[in-house]
Amino acid sequence: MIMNKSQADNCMASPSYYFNEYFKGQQASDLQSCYSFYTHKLPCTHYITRACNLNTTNTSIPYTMEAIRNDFPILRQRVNGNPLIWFDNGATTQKPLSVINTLSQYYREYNSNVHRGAHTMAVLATKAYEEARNKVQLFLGASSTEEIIFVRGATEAINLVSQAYGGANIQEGDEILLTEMEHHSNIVPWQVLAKQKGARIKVIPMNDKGEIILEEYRRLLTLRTKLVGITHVSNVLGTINPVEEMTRMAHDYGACVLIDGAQAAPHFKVNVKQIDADFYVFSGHKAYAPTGIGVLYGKKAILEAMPPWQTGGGMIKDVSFEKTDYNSLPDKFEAGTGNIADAIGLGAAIDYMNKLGLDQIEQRERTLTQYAMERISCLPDTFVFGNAVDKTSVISFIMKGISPVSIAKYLDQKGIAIRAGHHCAQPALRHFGVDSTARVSLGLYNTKNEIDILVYNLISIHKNGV
Ligand code: C6P
Repeated sequence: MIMNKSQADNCMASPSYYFNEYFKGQQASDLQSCYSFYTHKLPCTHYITRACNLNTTNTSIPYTMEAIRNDFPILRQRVNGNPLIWFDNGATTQKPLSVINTLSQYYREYNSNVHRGAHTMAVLATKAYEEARNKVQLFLGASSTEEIIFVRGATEAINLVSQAYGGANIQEGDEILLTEMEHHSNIVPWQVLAKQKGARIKVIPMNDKGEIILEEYRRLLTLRTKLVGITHVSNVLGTINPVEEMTRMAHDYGACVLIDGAQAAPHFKVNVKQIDADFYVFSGHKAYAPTGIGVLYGKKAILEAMPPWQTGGGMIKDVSFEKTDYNSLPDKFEAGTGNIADAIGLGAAIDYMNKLGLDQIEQRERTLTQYAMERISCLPDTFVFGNAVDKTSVISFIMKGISPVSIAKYLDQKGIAIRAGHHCAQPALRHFGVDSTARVSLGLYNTKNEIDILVYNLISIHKNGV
């Protein structure tokens, strides 16, 4: 397929135009017969029949998909001669123009350090930085901006909590419960702490659908449990965990709860007060914001009682060589110059998600996830991991005889970016007896057409090899 520039631009403006161009010369009937080829071999015939219906009803978002995709300039890129299809949103999302422009405007018009100067630039930068914190507070439903700490990302936030909270509150013989589907970022910091303190880590198991076994969790909770770490959404299975219920259960035993929202915050509305989370963390770059900025939410009383993690400028009230008085929240946990530009960029990303509506984003992505699940799980010799009843945005799979990396490389030749590997969640993969999967992770700009193109290429891989 060769497109001229205006056609390529049009592709982005119209997903179905894009689809037709991609399959020019093959068209729907080819794809249909390709599906039909498998129909008699598969138990899920009704899915196949539905898969053959190539009409795409795209969105209930009041913004058209064309308009949304036009907000993301990178989606106009061609990769290996094909329009880019970005299915690696779990690793990082692409950035809308409003975020890119916000960064550029900051550096062009009012770059300054914050909280440190009386000059106009410092006032402007400080105002924008604190406005961003305010947007995060509302985004998470927190009680006050004092509960919002800017950090580098989810990983740094968890390290902060494990060292500052854990260092002060977890002692020898205490227990830390982590689910079997945690990302390494919510395992390793606790292992380090457990070793330092002589504490124990216990694993909350999941079933073969990728759902937490709540009865087992209940059995593991004791008065020795001091912290429970739960991923809100699994980055490898897409499972949405019942964090509200799990938090209530932990609190019955006096345990503190940290929720890793890295794969949740970009996909649906989070309310930390409703969950009653003690700590909630997420990374900006997975939520349409720049890299290098993330958020630690903590309940005010807990953060106030915690010692600081890093020390230095910005987090102090008064310093002499004899002693230091620390600043109040949130500054106490923000030593040194923070990532000012990217925090303001995170504010712009939150504005963008709010403009589309988190509920609408969630509804679209859940529908798209189901659409992709139905089609990928119907492919022959293909096994999908993670069939939780409550699931969104992630489809992990393997194809018999073809390594996930080979699948990813083949798809890359077609302009389709997916991730292959252990996804930094090795215990979760080991549950299923594999050490690597291919992973499609969805974002708010993905379309059914893109899923169809993916499935078409997966069928081709199965038929012809890589
Ligand atoms: N998962 C993925 O491709 P950082 O790197 O700090 O922004 O996020 C770490 C992290 C923590 N928790 C969960 C559930 C995550 O998914 C991630 C990052 C990426 O799945 C990179 S490994």
